Amino acid sequence: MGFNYQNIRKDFPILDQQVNLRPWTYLDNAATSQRPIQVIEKIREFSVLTNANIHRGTHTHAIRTTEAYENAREIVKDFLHAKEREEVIFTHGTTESINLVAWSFCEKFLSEGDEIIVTEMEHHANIVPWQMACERHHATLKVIPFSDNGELKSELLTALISDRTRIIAVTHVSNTLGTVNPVKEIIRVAHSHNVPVLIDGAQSVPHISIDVQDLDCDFFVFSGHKIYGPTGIGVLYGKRAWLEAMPPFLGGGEMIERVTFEKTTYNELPYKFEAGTPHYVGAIGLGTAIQYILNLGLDHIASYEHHLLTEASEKMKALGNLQIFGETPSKTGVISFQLDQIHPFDLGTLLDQLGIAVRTGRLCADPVMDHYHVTAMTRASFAFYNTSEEIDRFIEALKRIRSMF
Ligand code: C6P
Repeated sequence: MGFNYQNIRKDFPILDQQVNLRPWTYLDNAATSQRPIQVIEKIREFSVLTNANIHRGTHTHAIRTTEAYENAREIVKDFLHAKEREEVIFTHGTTESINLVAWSFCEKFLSEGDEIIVTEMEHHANIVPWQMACERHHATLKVIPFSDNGELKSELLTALISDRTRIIAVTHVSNTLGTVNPVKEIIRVAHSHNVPVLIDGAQSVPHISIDVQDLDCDFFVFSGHKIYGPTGIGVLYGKRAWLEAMPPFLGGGEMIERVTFEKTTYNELPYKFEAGTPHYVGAIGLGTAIQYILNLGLDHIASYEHHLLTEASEKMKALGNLQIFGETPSKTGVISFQLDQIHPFDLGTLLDQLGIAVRTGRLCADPVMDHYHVTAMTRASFAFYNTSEEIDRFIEALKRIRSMF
């Protein structure tokens, strides 16, 4: 497979522990991924040796920190294949990135009677900010539905777009169904109607190589903590023309050019959207995390995770009376499911007793729950450090729990 997965486990010391006297099996990677020792060490080394505020000082450590932060921006730019570093804004995460666009873009471009399109499989973070914008501007939210197998009915997009559509916001990969959406085609259709597109990449960046210029997306957002980096750091990529046209989101230090009580003028990109002291340590850690996965190779990661997904899906189905939500041919390592009539909260708690961590609940995707008429789901999600042995442990645990009911 191109790299040694057992060696990789050594980079993730957190995985080498027991929970409830069993080897810990972490299958909640779509919620947050674990950080390799290289990221932890980078943050530690930086905090021990270099810490100083950025863009503000002329002393040695201020300059070093600023350089490290701006270097992280370069790493993200190359990772996304963005054209310019000015198009990369650091935020606190996907949620803030979407809120930034939903506020700033809509402030400028959304008027009464206009429309925004999202999909039925969005995470709440890619629904609520648009809904709030629609309420503020008296606009309407329209929704592209998905089929029961988890496939987006993207062929309906053309019929949904009207001359009042101002923006389309679509998840690249569903956090619940694992579906990889045909975002390039969606963007092509949207652009043929002069409508910009925001792609929520929170669940795609850890698994799929991204080229924002090839996709031609107008905005692309993701979080550091889902890509083996720190929490509290995220990215907004935006095409320069849109970012230039949009008003700032937050006001404060660094986002200004000149302040007087009569009038304030704003800083150039990317600083116009980075008010206040940014999470520079997080950005530096994110840069290291990106370098880590690039070293492993995203293609290798994708093919190994696909192997884990196939193995787990087949073994789960072989149990019988287990429903998997989302079974499109193109999906990442996310399996949301229902076992017999066992409530997901009971299942999650009992799995934890057996040392296995999964996510349970509404998965921040109420409309997906409504689609399947369920109140909750159980979700197992995989990363490249998971193993076949862990899948077997998970399957054995499901069998054992089933026998208790
Ligand atoms: N999904 C999950 O368990 P933040 O919380 O800002 O880092 O990411 C929000 C978000 C946005 N879009 C998608 C597709 C996501 O999956 C998430 C986060 C986690 O599914 C936590 S709810």
